Amino acid sequence: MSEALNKLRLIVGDAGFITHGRVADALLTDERGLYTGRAAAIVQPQTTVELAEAVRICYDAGIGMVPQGGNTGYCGGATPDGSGTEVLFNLSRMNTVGQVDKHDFTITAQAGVVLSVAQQVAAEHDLLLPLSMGSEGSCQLGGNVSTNAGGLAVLRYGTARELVAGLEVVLPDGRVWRDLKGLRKDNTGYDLKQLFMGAEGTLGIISTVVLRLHPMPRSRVTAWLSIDDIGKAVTLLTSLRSELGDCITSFEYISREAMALVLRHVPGTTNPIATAQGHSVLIELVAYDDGSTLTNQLERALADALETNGINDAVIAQSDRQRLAFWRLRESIPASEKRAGGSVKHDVSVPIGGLHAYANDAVDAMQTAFPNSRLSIYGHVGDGNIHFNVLPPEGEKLDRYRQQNADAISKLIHGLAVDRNGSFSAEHGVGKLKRDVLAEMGDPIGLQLMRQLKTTLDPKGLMNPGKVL
Ligand code: FAD
Ligand code: 2HG
Ligand code: ZN
Repeated sequence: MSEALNKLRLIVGDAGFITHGRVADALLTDERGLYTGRAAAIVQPQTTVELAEAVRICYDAGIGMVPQGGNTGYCGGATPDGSGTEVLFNLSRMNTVGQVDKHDFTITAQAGVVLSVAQQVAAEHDLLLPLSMGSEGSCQLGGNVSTNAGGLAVLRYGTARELVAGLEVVLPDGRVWRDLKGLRKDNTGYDLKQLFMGAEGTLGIISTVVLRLHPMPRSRVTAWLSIDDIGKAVTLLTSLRSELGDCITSFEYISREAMALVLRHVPGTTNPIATAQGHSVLIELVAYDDGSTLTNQLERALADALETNGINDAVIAQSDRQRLAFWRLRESIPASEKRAGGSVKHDVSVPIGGLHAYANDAVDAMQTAFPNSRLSIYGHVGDGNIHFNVLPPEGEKLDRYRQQNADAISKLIHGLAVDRNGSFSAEHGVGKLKRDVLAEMGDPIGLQLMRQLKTTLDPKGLMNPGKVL
């Protein structure tokens, strides 16, 4: 081991080799504080060549490797185990943005580029990188692709997977597989890049990405609604989509309880609809003109819905400042849960038409089995994906509550989703946290295929051991 570590230090240099200290401590604990691991070393390569050489050394020495991006993941996938024998590959120094191609509408970047930086570079070229989420100031493109991240504009632009036009990956034995051509069309056999998206670092380390860009919208129309229930939100979405087409980029639901957490824990926030009693919906549309036609269309559609569809009130942002204030409310929900002491998180999806029934069943089941627990339900209704988060009863500490109840709560919430043709992990992945859930609830043949792929690409089982499978 020590010989391999010496070689690793030579490859990445002293500046890219960490064994202890405050920086190491931060990288060895996951975002949610669920896991703290140990590592033989943390290496931070700067180039694909350095990364590949370092991986090769670990492969030859039989050392487990854990890829890490911005360490914002929710499932413990980027944290090494407690043995102190694994090497953590932190990609933060692979942070160079390459070419923006204005003909192909693509951006090429090293995997360690922070998402908001890539968005900014695209914007400087008057192009839109539509992947967007609350963690965008810290998460990295490699992490986004590896988790097939979703976020706030999936309805229009798809998840990370749909934005990937090319990848370069360092395989577990140190070979580099490269497809960075960024072609829209290329039917030359299996689409290998798909394998690495959503693999959460179990099949290789993504070193470079080519992402698809979109024309920059000229205006955005953003509305905040007060609404009776999630079912009314689904009905409204369906009619808006047929009336307005695919200009709807976001359609986010915020339950009354999630909103109350924000108003209580995030200073300076107020409900845009002062008299609101019910739940809320945040809608955003994009236009390629000044947006006035779209605003009129949306106003008309909402006026109809106000009369017939359980929409209680609606306000359309009149300025960028107001628009950002709407978004701040939505994006502050995870932070408000944290400030309230933290939550047991769930990230489920069901077919959109079944969301209302699912939410009703899950709320009823929770109220029966865990009557004093608090619920924070919100999310991407337009993608059939809601966060069904559970906070302990007021005054109770999360740790104890989690130890006593989390397994049973998650089983209930996941089970109801899977029973309704849904997924127990719509957005945040599997990692370490939901590995056993996947083993239990995953399709047996699907699991077999995943294991076969894993063995083919990583026969020594060294790439992110113990994650996903
Ligand atoms: P990490 O946490 O470092 O790693 C995540 C996984 O990817 C690990 O398994 C790791 O091994 C692997 N990995 C990382 N980099 C590489 C690489 N280069 N090659 C191979 N494997 C790699 N997620 C959403 O999907 N939608 C949201 O709306 C959303 N909102 C969030 C809001 C907040 C406030 C926070 C804290 C998190 C949120 N997340 C969301 C979760 C998280 O930000 C995403 O999963 C993100 O894509 C993780 O990126 P990362 O760079 O932080 O990855
Ligand atoms: C979001 O939609 C993220 O805000 C985070 O996916 C969800 O913190 C959560 O539970
Ligand atoms: Zn989400």
